[in-house]
Amino acid sequence: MAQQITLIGGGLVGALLAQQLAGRGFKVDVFEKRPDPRIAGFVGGRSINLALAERGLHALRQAGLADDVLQRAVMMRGRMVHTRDGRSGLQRYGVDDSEVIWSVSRGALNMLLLDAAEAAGVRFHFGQSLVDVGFDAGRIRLADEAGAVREIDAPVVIGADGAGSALRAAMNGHTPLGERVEALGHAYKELEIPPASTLAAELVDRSGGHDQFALEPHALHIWPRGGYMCIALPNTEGSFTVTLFLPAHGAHPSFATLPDARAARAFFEHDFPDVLPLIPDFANDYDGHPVGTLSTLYLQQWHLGGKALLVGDAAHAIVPFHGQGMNCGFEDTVVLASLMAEAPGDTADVFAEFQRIRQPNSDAIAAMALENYVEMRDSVADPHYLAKRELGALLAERVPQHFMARYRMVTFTHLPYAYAYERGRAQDVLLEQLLRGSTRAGSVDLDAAAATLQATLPPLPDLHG
Ligand code: FAD
Ligand code: 8R5
Repeated sequence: MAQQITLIGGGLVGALLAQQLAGRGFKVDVFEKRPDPRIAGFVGGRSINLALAERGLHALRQAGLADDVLQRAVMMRGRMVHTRDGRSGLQRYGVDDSEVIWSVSRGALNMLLLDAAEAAGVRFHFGQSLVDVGFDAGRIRLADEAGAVREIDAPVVIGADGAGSALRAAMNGHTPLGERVEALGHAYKELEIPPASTLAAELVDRSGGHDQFALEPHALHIWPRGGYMCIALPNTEGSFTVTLFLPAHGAHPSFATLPDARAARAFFEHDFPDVLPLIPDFANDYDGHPVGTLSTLYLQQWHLGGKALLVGDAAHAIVPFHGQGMNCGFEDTVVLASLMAEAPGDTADVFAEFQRIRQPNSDAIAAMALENYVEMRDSVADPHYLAKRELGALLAERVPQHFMARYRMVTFTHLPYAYAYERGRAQDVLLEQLLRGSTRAGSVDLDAAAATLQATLPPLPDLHG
């Protein structure tokens, strides 16, 4: 008889994992707190987008869903950096258009994944919230939207219930998981740039011939301001979702000193004068949208024997600055589904092996995501940083088996995150030595640099390995 798996959470990771497990012969039930978004309309209603990169795309390819998703995605070739003087320039993410990231709608992606999982035989139970677990008896308690509670058998439970995981809280109550939450101290707020047709003609950038969009659509926009920043990702309908990242508390500017749209408007007039006119509903957006908090979650234990396991944000929520939270969670599903298929009865061993493989990698992306905030908000406009970037690009062209920018390893390959982190550190030491504080990549002897690189670092592993 097919082994029964109970999944908590039908978000991005839960839905994809459910589809993959059902495809490998497991009997999968998913309990999701919210109503079915395909019926209720996506909760929140706003269009919120995410950056999908190679790791997430790879998981979607394995699930046979990549083409469907890409059809509704907007290509982003690089970061468009908007400096204080009003100028902007594109820094490509990869070497060419084969190395790009994709802006996708969270709501549309979630619905597509739910359809695919259902087609694979998964049973979804919406409006069902996990409240408690009896791990020894193998039973879970669920509350419906009216608050009525029931109990069912669930000998093997997997939690894909996000950063505030109820399963994690229940596991922690049974056996402490060694949980540590590190608040970043910065927070965010989302604002919306509507399609160009709703904006005054003189505000629209028509240089690229994209009449629908108020800004270049094929880029992730960054307005770095040192210590804080705005970003914008394109949506398919021609709008952009803008996110303002600021310290949560403390001296100006912080969300504490910008409690309402009146104060925030004056701040935007001063710091983001080119963004403000593109946000016609500024006051409603600012006052109506919540301030989101940002933190990193570290756990010592991701599982309770073979009875319960955490995946995705429930196990390893990270800060957003590398755009890898979903991508990392999708990579989790590939690893877990294949381990489960290899040893279906041995959940205790499989869960332990899953943590052994994934935890060093989720620790590494957590660290790199924190570092990328500094890079995005400060360094993208810093001459020494730009020189290092340029020298890296020259070396990658000359000795591609020996140099690959860390951002490319993270975003465009399947090399383990922990490898990218370690290799990136070693490469950075070398770049610093070669440049010796100079801001001119052109002053470095490239033949000598390539030789040093080949002598000090082993070749990169097979790509996409
Ligand atoms: P979630 O997507 O949070 O899903 C959890 C699900 O569990 C939800 O459906 C929830 O309703 C349900 N649930 C919660 N509690 C219970 C309960 N008690 N019982 C039953 N169900 C429950 N990542 C990227 O890779 N690229 C990006 O560009 C990016 N941008 C982001 C932008 C924003 C605004 C945010 C907030 C995150 C972004 N991320 C991005 C991170 C990404 O959203 C997460 O890493 C990803 O959604 C994690 O998926 P998950 O399924 O683990 O959790
Ligand atoms: N998440 C992203 C990147 C890296 C961009 C670069 C950064 C918004 C709450 Cl902040 C951020 C990236 O280095 O040039 N790729 O994808 C997504 C990001 O933020 C998302 C939209 C976000 C949580 C709010």
